Order: sequence, then structure tokens, then C-alpha cells
Amino acid sequence: MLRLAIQSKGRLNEESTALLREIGIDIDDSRRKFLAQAPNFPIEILYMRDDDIPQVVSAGTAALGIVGLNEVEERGLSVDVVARLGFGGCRISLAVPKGADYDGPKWFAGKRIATSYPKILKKWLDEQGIEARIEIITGSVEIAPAADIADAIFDIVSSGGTLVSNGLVEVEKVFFSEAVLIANKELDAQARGILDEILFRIDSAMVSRRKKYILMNLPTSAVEEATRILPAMRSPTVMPLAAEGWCSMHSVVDEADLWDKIRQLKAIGAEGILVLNIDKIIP
Ligand code: PRT
Ligand code: ZN
Repeated sequence: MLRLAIQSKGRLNEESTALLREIGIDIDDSRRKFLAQAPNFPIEILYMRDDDIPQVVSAGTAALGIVGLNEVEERGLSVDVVARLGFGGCRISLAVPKGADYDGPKWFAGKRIATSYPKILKKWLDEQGIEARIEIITGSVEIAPAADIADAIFDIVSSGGTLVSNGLVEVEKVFFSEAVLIANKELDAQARGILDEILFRIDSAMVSRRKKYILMNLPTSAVEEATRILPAMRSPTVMPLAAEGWCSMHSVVDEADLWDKIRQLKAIGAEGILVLNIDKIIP
């Protein structure tokens, strides 16, 4: 049995739970307890505030955790980041009041910067050789300049809407974050085995997310050309159709290339193209 800490409520909770479901780990969170068992996997879920997750994993109270990379970096505790999970994407940026005469990092020398991420900020300031005053604030950092508590802020940005509505302009993107799976550094062999199974399943879920299943009718004469356009895991599946001179071709494509491939396939006579989501890919 291995314990996995996830955020109890907040931005990462829903997608953490969804990812666990996607990899076949059902959790009974209907009564939202502190601890929940997975009936079909040797894992127990520990719900907590995201701030505490790096610490419980580092101490071994939980073997694993799902948390923003920003929290891991800020806490500076020793844990292994074992997978990037592709959600909770954001950055930590410096922002200054609109209309400030910002002319580069040196602008911050001697200024007061409000943040909940003093360590990450200090590291960046040191790298730039700048001395500034760090004002540690937890929550509503964006109002600090208007309240004259600070001259600038260093805070999480995703859409940028919060900055705009507080009259601030993002000037330096310092740290890029997303949700990550972290692990205690001293897992025993049994825990490692469970972690490997989780990583294998996450890998397959992440690959499937970026891929689409595509099938189409194709003149038999165009099969060779289509195979060049659609190199599948081994090679595309081709099946004859009842209509003479036609076949059905099936393959898997990267979502990023999808429209480009469709254009090329139509140009060589493909018809009735279907694009389907993939539930799992096991390479
Ligand atoms: O209660 P608990 O301590 O567990 O939660 P929390 O309030 O500390 O964290 P929470 O739930 O707000 O965020 C959890 C994690 O989500 C963060 O540590 C980041 O890794 C990630 N994340 C992704 C974000 C955002 N996007 C985000 N936009 N965390 C916070 N924000 C804030 C940001 O500070 C801004 O004030 O959301 C506001 C809106 O952002 P814009 O740019 O979209 O307007
Ligand atoms: Zn928090």
C-alpha cells in the first residue's frame, strides 16, 4: 500500500482526480475524507493543502504527491520529480504598474516586490545581480502595488487577466510550472514497483491524449502514398472495401499534425475521413 498526497480543494484537485481515474485508479471521494482508499489499486489518497505536499513527500508520510512544480521549487525540499502531468500550467512572473518606466531587470534594484514565492524570486534576483526588498504576502499579492505595500509583484500568471484587472503589466517570466508527480527519495522495492506501474499508465495516458485515430476510404492506387503521409506505430491498417478499387485505411496521428495530414490525404483522394479520440495506447 502506497500513499499519494493530492490537493484537497483548489485548482489541481479536479484534474489530479481525473488523471487517477484515467489511469484506472478509482477513488471514493464522495464523502471527501482526509484519507481515501482505491478499491482497485494498492494506493491510498491523502487530501491536503498544496503547500504541505512537498513536505509530506520529502518526510515519507506520503510516498508520492501531485503538486505544482512552483511549490516544489519554492519549498526547496528533497524529492524526486518523476513525471510532468500536463495540467495546471502557469508561470511566475514579475509585474509592474501600468505606465511604470520599466527598462529591464535593473529597474527592480531597491524596489519592494510583493510575493508568496520569496525563494524563487531571491534566486532570480541573485542571478541578475540585483538587490531588492522582498515583501512576503500570502494571498492577493496583486493588490499590493495599489495598496502601496510594494512597487511590483512576483506572482503566478496563467491567462494574465488578474494582472490586467489590477492595472499591472507582466515584464519578466521567471519560472514555468505545471502539475508534477513527486516521489520520496527512499522508496523501498515494493513502493518502486507500484510507482513504476503508475508511471507506465501515466505515460500511456499522456501519449493517447496527443494522438487521434483516423480512418478513411481510399482508392487502392493511393495506398502507397497514404502510407508515406501516415506512418503508424508499425504501418497503417488497410482493409478492402466491397467496392472494387477502394479500401479503408486506419492509422494514428499526432493531434498537432492532424489538419495538415487531412489536407494531404484529401489531395490523394481520401473520402469519408473519421477522426476519433483514443482512450489508451499501449506501445
Ligand atoms: O488551499 P491550497 O493551499 O491547497 O491552494 P492554493 O490557493 O495555494 O492554490 P491554488 O488552488 O490556487 O493553486 C494550486 C496550483 O495551481 C498552484 O500552485 C499552481 O501550480 C497552479 N496554478 C495554475 C495556479 C494558476 N494556474 C493561477 N492562475 N495557481 C494560481 N493561479 C492564480 C494566480 O495567482 C492569479 O491570482 O489565479 C489567479 C488568476 O490567474 P490569471 O492569470 O489566469 O488571471
Ligand atoms: Zn496553497
